[in-house]
Amino acid sequence: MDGSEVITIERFIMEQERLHPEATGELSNLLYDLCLAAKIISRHVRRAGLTDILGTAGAVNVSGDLQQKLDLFANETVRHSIQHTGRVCVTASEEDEEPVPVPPGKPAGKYVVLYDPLDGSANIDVNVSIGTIFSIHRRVTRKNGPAGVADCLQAGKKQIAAGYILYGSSTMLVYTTGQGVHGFTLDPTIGEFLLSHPDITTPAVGKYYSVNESNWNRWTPPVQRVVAAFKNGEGRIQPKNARYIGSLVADFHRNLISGGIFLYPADTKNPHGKLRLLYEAAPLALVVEQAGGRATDGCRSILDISPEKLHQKTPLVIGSKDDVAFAARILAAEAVPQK
Ligand code: AHM
Ligand code: MG
Repeated sequence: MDGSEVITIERFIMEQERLHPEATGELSNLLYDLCLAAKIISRHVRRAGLTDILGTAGAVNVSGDLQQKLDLFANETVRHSIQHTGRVCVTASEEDEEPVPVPPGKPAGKYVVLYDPLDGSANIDVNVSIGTIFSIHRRVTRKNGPAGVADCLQAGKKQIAAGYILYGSSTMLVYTTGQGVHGFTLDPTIGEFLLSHPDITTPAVGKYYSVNESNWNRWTPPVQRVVAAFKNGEGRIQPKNARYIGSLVADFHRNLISGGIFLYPADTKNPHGKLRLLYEAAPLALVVEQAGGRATDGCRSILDISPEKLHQKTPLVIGSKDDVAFAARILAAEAVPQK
């Protein structure tokens, strides 16, 4: 890439905004705020092991996972980067029990941000890729009243933007505002995200299947049949390679770029699945659909699910369109809708 071709994320977002004369610039600024949070978290992740930030903080979050110190840092970093700007009215995070409205005395904006501050955090101590996932909705409650849980409980199809940051071999930010999916790589020497993956489209048929196969005995027969088909081939489904990192953002990103299907189905231990609808499934579903892929809970499109609870879990089957359609056909035949 020569100097004249470099497109920073700021320039890209600004150019996208110009396509919408009615835009106020608030969403663009919110995306810049998230970029700043991404850079700060990335800097800390890169220093993990060098400073006293590894290990658990000794608490458990609302989903029962041990909170890692970096989780807490990332949680606060995202909130502090977006909460005081007048662009956001409430945030909700996988790490917080309740939604967090902007503090009294601060201006409340029109956006709602839901996020998983550090997904895959069980992998931090062993130097495996982790990520931050975000979802942006428009406020639905009255402008002058308090913002809260009603603003957060919106179906995924109402998202106005979503994306993730992957702290991998490089740090990448991938997002959509409903006009395709664009990926940016952080150049640490200049501290800027540069456009590296414009207009990402995911192959209709993937090379990979990604699932925690050690859960096999906890799955229903239809889930076992789907996974067996991806492993061994069935009908028009060719056998695929298995790839499972156990870090959703990393597994999702690889499959988005190379083509593949990720599954975290319900099982006897996790009867509603393990992953969270609002912080993980819905934002990645918007990204994948914008890239030409698909996401389902086995009987409904993830984007159509109306959440009932903030920390609601969902089975998730996400990735290449034809592979997800195949899985959905088998799963839907015996599916009981999840709550
Ligand atoms: P979390 O780190 O936010 O709690 O996310 C849950 C993680 C995902 O990143 C990953 O896909 C999944 O849990 C792996 O679960 P398992 O170890 O059961 O395969
Ligand atoms: Mg997570």
